[in-house]
Amino acid sequence: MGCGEDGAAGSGRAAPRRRLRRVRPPGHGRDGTKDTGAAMTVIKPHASHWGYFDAVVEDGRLVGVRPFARDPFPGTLIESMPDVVHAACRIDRPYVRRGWLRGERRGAPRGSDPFVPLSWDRVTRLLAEETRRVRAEHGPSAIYGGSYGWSSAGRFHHAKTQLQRFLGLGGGFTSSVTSYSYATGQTLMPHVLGTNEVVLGRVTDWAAIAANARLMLCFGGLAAKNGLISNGGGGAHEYLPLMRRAAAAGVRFVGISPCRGDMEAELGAEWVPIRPGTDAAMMLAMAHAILAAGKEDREFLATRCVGWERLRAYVAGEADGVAKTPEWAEPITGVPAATIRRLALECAAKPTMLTAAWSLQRADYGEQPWWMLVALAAMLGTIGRPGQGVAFGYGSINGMGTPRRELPAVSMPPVRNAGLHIPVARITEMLERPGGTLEYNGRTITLPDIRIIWWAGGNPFHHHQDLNRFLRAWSRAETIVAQEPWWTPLARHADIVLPATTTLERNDIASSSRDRFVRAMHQAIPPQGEARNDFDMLADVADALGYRDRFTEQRDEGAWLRHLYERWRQACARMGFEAPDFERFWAEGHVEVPPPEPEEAYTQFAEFAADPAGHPLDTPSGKVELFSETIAAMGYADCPGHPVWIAPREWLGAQAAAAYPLHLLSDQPATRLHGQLDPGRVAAADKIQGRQPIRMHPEDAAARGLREGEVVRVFNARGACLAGLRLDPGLLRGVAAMATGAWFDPLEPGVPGSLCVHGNPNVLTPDIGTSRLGQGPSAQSCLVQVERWEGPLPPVKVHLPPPVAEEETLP
Ligand SMILES: Nc1nc2c(c(=O)[nH]1)N[C@H]1C(S)=C(S)[C@@H](COP(=O)(O)OP(=O)(O)OC[C@H]3O[C@@H](n4cnc5c(=O)[nH]c(N)nc54)[C@H](O)[C@@H]3O)O[C@H]1N2
Ligand SMILES: Nc1nc2c(c(=O)[nH]1)N[C@H]1C(S)=C(S)[C@@H](COP(=O)(O)OP(=O)(O)OC[C@H]3O[C@@H](n4cnc5c(=O)[nH]c(N)nc54)[C@H](O)[C@@H]3O)O[C@H]1N2
Ligand SMILES: [Mo]
Repeated sequence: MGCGEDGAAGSGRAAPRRRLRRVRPPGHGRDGTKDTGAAMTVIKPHASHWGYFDAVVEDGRLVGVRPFARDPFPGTLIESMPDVVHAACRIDRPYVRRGWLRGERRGAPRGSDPFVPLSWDRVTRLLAEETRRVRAEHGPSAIYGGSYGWSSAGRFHHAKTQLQRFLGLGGGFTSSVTSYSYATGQTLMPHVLGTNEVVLGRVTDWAAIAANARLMLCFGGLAAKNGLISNGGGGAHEYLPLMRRAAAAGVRFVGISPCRGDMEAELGAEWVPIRPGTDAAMMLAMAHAILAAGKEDREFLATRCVGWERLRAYVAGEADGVAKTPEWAEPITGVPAATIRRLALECAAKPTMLTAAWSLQRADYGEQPWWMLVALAAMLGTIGRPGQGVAFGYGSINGMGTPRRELPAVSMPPVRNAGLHIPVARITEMLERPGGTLEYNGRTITLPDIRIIWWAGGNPFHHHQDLNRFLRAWSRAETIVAQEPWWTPLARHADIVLPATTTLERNDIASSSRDRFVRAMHQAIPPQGEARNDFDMLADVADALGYRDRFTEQRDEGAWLRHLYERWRQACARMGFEAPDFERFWAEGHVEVPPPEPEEAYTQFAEFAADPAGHPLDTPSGKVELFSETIAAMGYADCPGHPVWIAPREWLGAQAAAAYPLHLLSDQPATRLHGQLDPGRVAAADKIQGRQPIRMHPEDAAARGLREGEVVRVFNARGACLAGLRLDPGLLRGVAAMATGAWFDPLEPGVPGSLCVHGNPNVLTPDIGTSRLGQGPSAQSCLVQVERWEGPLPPVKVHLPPPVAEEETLP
């Protein structure tokens, strides 16, 4: 028997008792509470982006978690699960902003009104009426359902997918393309290497690197914290074990980064501090040094690349009179010319793997360092050589380069949507300039006039840049709908707030193509308060609009899970892997796909390198494009036809550095996934007086009279936030680092420009597309100043529910 019977259709409530496995009550729970022996303890297999685990449940409450037994390196983030699942900031029932009910819509401030509780029936009717009205009056493009965000690990209850199915089947919507993670690289690489696989797919694996490479140059490092996360859930955190094995096998690691901590100590790496945003200059200088020594692989450049002559002339300075020598790069990058030259010649002398973190392209002109890194690998002739060449993101997420069999992941069928697609990070511009145009990757997009913004499974008040500007643009919408389990800043800035279940409150399947385990996620606790599954709330609105059956395909949760699993099982069978049937999978809690044998180590582009005519790349020339006629024809000065050095708008060499002399990096948090788990114990333990830590070099702090543990104000012309000071001698001087994810908590809600008292760095970051090619976010190009916070310390209130009005105050 499967999970088909686990919930009544459309409710997803209460797992049947017979499925609960009784275990002997342990003496102590994982959270340290003593067991009285009276409570019944139930263990359920479950999963999250931060790892697979077993949920420990007593009396309908999640009381602890135990890491998945097969995970070699589980990490601690799962420990925050009980705190967040039962947090005070869970949304207990549906709410509507009072001003919205009173007709204060387009242009009304968001984030300051009290919320009025309403019944599910009433909000369902309101949503159907409003969707019907806007579609009829303004057409489908007036609904923005791009809804970017990570949602949770389960593939059926994936909130964004459910929302986009609902909007797509209902007549279409304006959607988004690309991702905040690697928008720029994702748009660029098909022009250069003919594929995105080098950014987000199957790259040369660690087994091949360990066996063949002797040097690995890591721009942006291989930060240990980033390996805590796998999109879709991770059964095996192999990130650190795999790189440690490569070090033990004799690979020498070099971390080129403003931050020493980006290389795990155990790798014994050399640290080369570099100014943020200047990697393209260093790479060009390495190219110059290789060229000067005559070490470039002329055969590879002639037979497997196009455009070498154009790039060579630029490197040599024939094109612009500036030779890109190591001496030229030294004052730009802060890296001594001798170091640049030494590393370049070492690359030419040893089997070398080149990599860059995804962060490098989330910066002004972020196309350039990535394109130039490909050009370096082409000069070395290593693309497609066993365990060598170039790929992006080995240090960005668990699973990149993990040896694996090429099999699909369990997934929902794709969403059909005939509507517009806007580059995801250009949302503010879209809202600001209806009817205006936006250039993107050779196309001109006319921006729609958005009336409804509908979000599920993401948090733009976490992920977007320049939040004060964003808040003004956001308030132009007539109606903003948010589906959320928690009162996140997204929910607080919405008009109609729909409480969603967390994964623990429903059945699902976790799966990622980068992980070899597929995991059954058993419902562990009943829905909290009036929370409902995203699927069920949308099915009811679809019902009110007359298309429930098309939306549900007449399947309930259980039927969908069987259907998705069976589709996956059949796809695997076609590729030679026999997965167990659904019943066995569900009872055992996971399926393991056996890892490949060591002799099956994978090198990307090997066939192309061996036979470029027989296995051409999917570029216009079939070769690596060091000069792209396609890109050159777009005529973008901010992304010309070959890689170049363009000084970022904000960097340590800029004029603006006089007023705002510190370069702020906003990196991924070690204590949570983005804004998720922020109310949990792991994130709380890291904060300083309840504020997000900002790391600074001790001398930069001393120059401002600042001490470890103090609360500081971080500011620039775009905004200001509070933070807690942490000293870090492993930072380049002039660089400060503040992880993302502390929930935006404005001192005066609804007022753009208000101080964020909690420490969300996105009140400071600029919102400018990387270039007209990638139009990606450029959060890492950000200058700030830091000073002591002298005033009384305002409380952090964002982890408590916002003000709620009585139902009777309804007009
Ligand atoms: N300054 C700066 N900004 C950045 C970055 C940076 O490096 N610097 N990085 C960027 C990157 S790479 C990314 S990927 C983005 C991440 O941005 P997001 O993906 O938007 O961040 P999350 O906090 O993961 O948002 C997911 C939301 O979904 C909600 N959620 C989870 N499960 C469910 C569910 O079942 N149903 C519903 N309805 N909701 C659910 C969670 O509560 C959470 O609020 O941030 C970007 N922003
Ligand atoms: N624990 C945890 N892990 C995560 C996530 C999370 O939220 N929490 N988020 C996941 C997601 S969605 C993504 S997209 C990935 C992102 O993966 P990345 O983009 O690789 O992660 P970041 O932490 O933003 O950046 C990595 C390092 O790059 C360095 N860096 C920044 N700018 C520059 C530069 O200009 N030059 C050089 N050489 N180095 C620079 C910084 O020191 C930073 O520590 O992380 C994933 N992993
Ligand atoms: Mo990301």
